[in-house]
Amino acid sequence: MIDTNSPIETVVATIARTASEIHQGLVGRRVTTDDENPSGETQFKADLFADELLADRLSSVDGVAQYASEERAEIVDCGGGTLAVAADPVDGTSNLPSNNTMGTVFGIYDAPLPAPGTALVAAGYVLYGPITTMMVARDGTVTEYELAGGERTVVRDDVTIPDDPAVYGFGGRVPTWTDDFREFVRTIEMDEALGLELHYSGAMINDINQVLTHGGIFAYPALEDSPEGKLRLQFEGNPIGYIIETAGGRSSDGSTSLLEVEPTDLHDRVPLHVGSTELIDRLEGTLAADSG
Ligand code: AHM
Ligand code: MG
Repeated sequence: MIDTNSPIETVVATIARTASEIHQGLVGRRVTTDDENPSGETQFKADLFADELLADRLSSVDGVAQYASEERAEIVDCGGGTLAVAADPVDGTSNLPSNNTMGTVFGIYDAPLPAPGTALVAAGYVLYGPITTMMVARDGTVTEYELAGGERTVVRDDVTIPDDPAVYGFGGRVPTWTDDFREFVRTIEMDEALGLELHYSGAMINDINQVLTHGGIFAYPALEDSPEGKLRLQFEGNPIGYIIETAGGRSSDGSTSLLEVEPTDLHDRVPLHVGSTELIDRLEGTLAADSG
């Protein structure tokens, strides 16, 4: 039973309401600025707008001590409490100009940032698709909501990854993948019994939602010129790992659960592989065999 008065639930409810404002605020903000985030990526007006809104709304929630995001260098000190919220305010920004699905990702840690995924007490994401949905993992269960006017309606309780994997999608340009990863992709693509179909959108959260709905695997792997990949541990890797593992799947940096990776810096990147257990096992098997 979820305690609707808990600080964690207040954070989730606050993000649900703020997401509605972020969604409406995308209008007129699908353009780049002259600014870069701490990872060196050009920021869109929407990135800065969503980050400011979340910082403002979350810093006034009782129990939230810190707010951090991939769009700002420093942690915002929010006062008392022990919870820290880490967010990717707009995940899949490059889908904005073409008006394709993207989202907002968050992790709620009961520890000062940067923290390992084992310190998460909840995580979730909002998907701005044909309708706006929210997926939240906490207390060992994943719940999907529809959002309208900031209000949440449960549409699926106890979301679990389907047993029979159906889709796959991998980020990064193929020539920049490592030989080991390319070998893994080739074997699952050619596996007729597995029968996977490519579903890749360019917005992690959209691809993750497909994995949770249909079963399968998503990865943004280590690249030859970027051994830690692209996605950030605090804002993307840990929250997604937590959601997928709570839904009965697995997450991996290539050899171990994302939730076990020790952060060294707030903006650390991590190779991210998540999805159905059998596929992540197979991925780790291929990477271990080829490196050994
Ligand atoms: P963002 O949060 O700055 O939009 O970056 C994250 C996105 C993911 O949604 C997606 O999986 C990946 O970056 C795509 O990367 P690339 O732009 O290299 O194709
Ligand atoms: Mg972003």
